[in-house]
Amino acid sequence: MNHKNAVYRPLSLLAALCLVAALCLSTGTSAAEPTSVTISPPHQTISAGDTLTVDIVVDPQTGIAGAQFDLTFDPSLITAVEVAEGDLLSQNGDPTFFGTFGTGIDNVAGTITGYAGVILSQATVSSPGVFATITFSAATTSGTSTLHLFSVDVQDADGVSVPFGATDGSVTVEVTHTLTMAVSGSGSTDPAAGPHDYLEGTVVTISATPDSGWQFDGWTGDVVDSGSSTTTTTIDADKTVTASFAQIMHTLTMAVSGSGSTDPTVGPHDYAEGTVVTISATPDSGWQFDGWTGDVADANAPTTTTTMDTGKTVTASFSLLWDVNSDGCIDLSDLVLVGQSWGASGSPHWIRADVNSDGVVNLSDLVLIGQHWGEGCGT
Ligand SMILES: [Ca+2]
Ligand SMILES: [Ca+2]
Repeated sequence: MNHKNAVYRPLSLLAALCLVAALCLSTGTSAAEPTSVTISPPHQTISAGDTLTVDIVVDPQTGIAGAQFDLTFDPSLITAVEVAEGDLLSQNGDPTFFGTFGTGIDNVAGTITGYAGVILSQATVSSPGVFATITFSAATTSGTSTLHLFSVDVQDADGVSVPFGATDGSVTVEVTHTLTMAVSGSGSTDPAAGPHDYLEGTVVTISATPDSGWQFDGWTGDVVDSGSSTTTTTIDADKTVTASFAQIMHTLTMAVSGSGSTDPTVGPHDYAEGTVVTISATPDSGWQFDGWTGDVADANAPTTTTTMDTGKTVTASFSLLWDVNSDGCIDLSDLVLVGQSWGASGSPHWIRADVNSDGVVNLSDLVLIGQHWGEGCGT
């Protein structure tokens, strides 16, 4: 033993490493499972701008008294903030030294170099523990950085490297952006109105569905096809996309035949689909309302309604009071009709033969026809 010590003591660290390497090679498969140096967790995924910690875990298969590591990372994705000692070497309460003998953190090169730790006593530790904890912050670029361990060394109490295996890890940085869906008018979208987070680069299919009585009127915002109710948007930044819906409108055209007025007035009027429009007809003096033509609720009522489920024309027909048969000509036919109802009575103008609207069919009605005799006939 003394002889061996005498031989080993002058050996440099390099020589010791070479010796250990030779031993590893020579013992080969018969060696016990080597001490492991791993990154924990082996893989992490974080959002851009977040901070995470990575542990360098050593699981000794024999008593160890010191360790060191270097590590490389992708500085375009993550930045090292600090390297702190873990509980590996102090697990039995012994004092330790931990620090860097190299450059330490280099966020330009993407390296952490020269970190070493030793127990400041003759003790060793043999239970797994965290040798070092590294804090990284993520940049704002998506990607995966390998955490590559190199220049790792784990030594026993004699300052001799123990067989070990080091395993790399990785960190994936995910950049997300917010897609805010919005609606103008009455309808819904998929995704629903509101904010939604997506990974950068995601192509999101969006669709718009109008409520009843409304129609899709286009997208505003950065979409592939603003005129299509189903299209896509690519998540390359925070963005807002608005689906516009417009009420479906129909035109009600009011018209008159004869002499009178309507409400709404004669001409076109636009209404939202489904609107129930009250319409009324008022004859001019000497005229009477005969009825509506067109799609109305009650064709015989001067005031009725029409429902705007499509474009439509409604005509109020008026005729002269003394044109009893409503043919536009005042002649014998009108007289005959009065004669056929002669002497009848009822509420004023309950029948056309009550020309003067006094509730009885008599000579007064005949006189009115006579006063307008021939009007509108054959001219
Ligand atoms: Ca007539
Ligand atoms: Ca009368």
